[in-house]
Amino acid sequence: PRDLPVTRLDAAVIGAGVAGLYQLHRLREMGLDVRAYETGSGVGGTWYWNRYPGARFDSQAEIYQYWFDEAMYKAWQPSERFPAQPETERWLNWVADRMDLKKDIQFDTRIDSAHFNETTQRWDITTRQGERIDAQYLVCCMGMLSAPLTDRFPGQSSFQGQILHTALWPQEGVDLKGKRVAVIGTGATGIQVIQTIKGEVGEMTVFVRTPQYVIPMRNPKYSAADWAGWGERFHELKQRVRSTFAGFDYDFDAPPWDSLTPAEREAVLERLWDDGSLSLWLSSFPEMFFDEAVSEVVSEFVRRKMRDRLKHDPALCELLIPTDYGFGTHRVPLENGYLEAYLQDNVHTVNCRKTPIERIVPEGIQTADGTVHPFDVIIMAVGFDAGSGALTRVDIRGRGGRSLKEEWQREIRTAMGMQIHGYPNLFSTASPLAPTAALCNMTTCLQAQVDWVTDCIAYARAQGKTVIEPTREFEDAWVAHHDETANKTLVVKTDSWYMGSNVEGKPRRLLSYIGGVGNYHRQCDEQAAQGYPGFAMR
Ligand code: NA7
Repeated sequence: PRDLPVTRLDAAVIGAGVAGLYQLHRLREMGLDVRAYETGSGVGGTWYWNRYPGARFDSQAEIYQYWFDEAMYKAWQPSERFPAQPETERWLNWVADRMDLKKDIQFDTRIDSAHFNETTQRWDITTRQGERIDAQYLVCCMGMLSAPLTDRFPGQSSFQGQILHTALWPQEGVDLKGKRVAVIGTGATGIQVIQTIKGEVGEMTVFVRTPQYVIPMRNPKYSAADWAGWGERFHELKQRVRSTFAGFDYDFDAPPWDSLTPAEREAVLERLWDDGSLSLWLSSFPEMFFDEAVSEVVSEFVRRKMRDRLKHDPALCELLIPTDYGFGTHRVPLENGYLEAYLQDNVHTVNCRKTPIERIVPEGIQTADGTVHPFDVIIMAVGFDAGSGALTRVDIRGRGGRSLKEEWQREIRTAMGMQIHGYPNLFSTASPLAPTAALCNMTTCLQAQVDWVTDCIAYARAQGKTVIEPTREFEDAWVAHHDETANKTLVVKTDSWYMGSNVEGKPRRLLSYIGGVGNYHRQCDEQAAQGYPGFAMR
């Protein structure tokens, strides 16, 4: 690596998605010599990679936004309440062009390693494409759900048909028309795929392991007049999303559960159900996160809706309606015609709780009962090494040569999800122990983190300090606060990527901070206002 050409920078940003674009803008605005590095050939991050049929966000367009430029907010016209991936990718390209960001982004470049050099007090970074970067600050804007689990089953390479990973969906060359298609996975991703391709494929077999509570999405078109209306509320929304529990414009504003009669509770649930958004989950009764009895009432409300849509078919209800965990204790997907897919004659199911997938064979998928299910195409919607995976897939070494990957194999810890003790001048967004995906509307939290990181760097520079790093004590305190908050909820009792339990051997800890977005920002702001007492500057 010593012979590689070296680029010297004040700051290297990894990633050109929602966070990376804004981080590049903020650091450039500060006058730093900064460059962003992006594995993809275009901007967008999540919205660049996840091109699978039906991909869209579950936050409303009016709040899945940047807040640093009112004119920009008003100038973009979302076509509907929950726009799909192609529109979101176009939007992020439009933002990047408007801000003239692309000239400072190096595409098709994967960061392989980042080692902190204690002599120079700078990061020594290498790319797979054969370049070295020498940067004072390293800001990882690599996303929370960006390390896809690709090698899930033995025998994958033997398959004679086409295997498609939702998070690595090809830009072209996919034709599902009339094909025998398998879908593995019924998380938020699998659900969007299934409902979208159900009319196009010949036969589809869904391999269902853990069923999901789902909410039908209400996705009206947005006219120019609608958008002008949102534009008028720009300042109000901008303030609002920073203070609510989950960074949406709605909050837990139902009356206390105990103050209502069963009929009144039902009326609240019905009203939120009809909104067709995540408000049933993130703005109804917070008691459902703490109290098993409340959780059961809300869960049963959703199950009832699901049973009706499944026409009370006993086998489908048994397969597709959750009973062993509570509504909202992991990601609740919005959907549109997902359950109805199973009523179609060309849609079949395999219950992986009874007959798990054993291996992939040349003709298709072999289950534990010895059956080989033949397919032309296998779609893997099997999820991500969430939160930590993006960082541990890079060989990151901090002070004393410590390896982040090795440390996080034992315990995943951060200080407010933005810095890690032992890794000076390494910052990150969407990392473990900050409010992230679904427990926060991503654009809200990413921008707040970018702002905090930028202000922190500016402060250290103004003080004439070269490096900044959280103290062990502060990180310990954050981890303890995070765990204490998490352990009061039912979320920690449910297995999912939220807890890291979808990846074998991953230490169990809630990856997203659940103390509320407003509360999180207050604590971050407090650190800044007090001169970063939890951080050591040298
Ligand atoms: P998820 O939510 O992790 O879903 C992955 C799905 O794949 C889930 O249904 C898994 O079942 C299933 N899976 C994984 N491995 C297997 C095996 N071996 N056999 C059968 N089924 C399997 O990922 P998504 O991409 O859907 O969503 C991630 C987030 O992205 C989402 O929450 C949004 O915030 C955006 P399991 O639950 O493990 O039983």
